[in-house]
Amino acid sequence: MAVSSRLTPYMVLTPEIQHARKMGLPIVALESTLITHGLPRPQNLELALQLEQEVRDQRALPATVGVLEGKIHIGLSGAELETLASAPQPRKISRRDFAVALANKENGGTTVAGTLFAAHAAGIRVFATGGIGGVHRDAPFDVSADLPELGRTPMIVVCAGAKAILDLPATLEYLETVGVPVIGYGTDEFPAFYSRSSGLPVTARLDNPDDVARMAQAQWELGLQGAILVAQPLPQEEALPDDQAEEAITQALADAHTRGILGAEMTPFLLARVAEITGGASLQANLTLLRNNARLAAQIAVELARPQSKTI
Ligand code: PSU
Ligand code: MN
Repeated sequence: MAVSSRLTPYMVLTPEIQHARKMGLPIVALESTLITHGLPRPQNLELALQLEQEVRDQRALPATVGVLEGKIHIGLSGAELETLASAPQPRKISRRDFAVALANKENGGTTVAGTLFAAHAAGIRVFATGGIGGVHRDAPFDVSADLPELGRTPMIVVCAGAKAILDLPATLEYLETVGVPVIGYGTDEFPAFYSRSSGLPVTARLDNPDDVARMAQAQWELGLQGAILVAQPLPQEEALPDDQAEEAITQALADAHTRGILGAEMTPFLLARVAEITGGASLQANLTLLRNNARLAAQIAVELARPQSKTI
């Protein structure tokens, strides 16, 4: 794999990841906003460790991305994950936040946008998350930096759709505008995170990891720089019924409005409130879909690392 020239003194790669890059071994990037802002303690640390194990079980290497004392880490040790999971007031780091966090030597979790930027700079091509950010429902100018970043970063991103707290049709329109194919993994519909269906179509359906790897190669060989978004729904028995999820979201949005929640605080607030309202059911669904996505991302990374896939 070509060694990226965008590594800077601000980046720290574990020896394991450095070795894997050199050898072209499969690596899966994992984000860390879900550790710092997306999940309550202690589930955040437990989940972070479980995601790494899911990736290793498929014979790929996990690289959780996060910022510690002003350095961007590509791959975190158990102790470093613990530090991040218990850091007081860590920063939520999207594209615009790196400069501030690095200059001030802060700790923080990288969002999908932040992780795309850093993992790509480190030469990683596959990334697993829960739900991407998108266009917010009642604030048309609150568009997650995840979307333009997906449009300019050649990585495969495995998710469970966009968080259902968002305006899903507008989010899909944005992805079309910036040229990101949206793949339904084992489905013809864009999954709605906690629930399986949104009623919205995907660009194409694929059913196995090597088809995803081949599609990514076609896109990148053409020189199209954007991501391939792979959206995998929860299994039926783990998903929340559509109306239950929608009811909780409507309530959470009303609460956010009453309390004057804005900007970067919106997503963490809504996720926590939906978990309260559903008595923890949404949290369980969230944990399950994250593990499933880490597993699929690892399978795709393994396919991408096969010798016949090394032409890109
Ligand atoms: N999905 C989750 N939990 C999260 C997030 C997504 O289940 O915490 C995070 C991701 O890191 C995503 C971010 O990139 O929320 C989007 O935030 P914003 O809408 O402020 O861009
Ligand atoms: Mn936002």
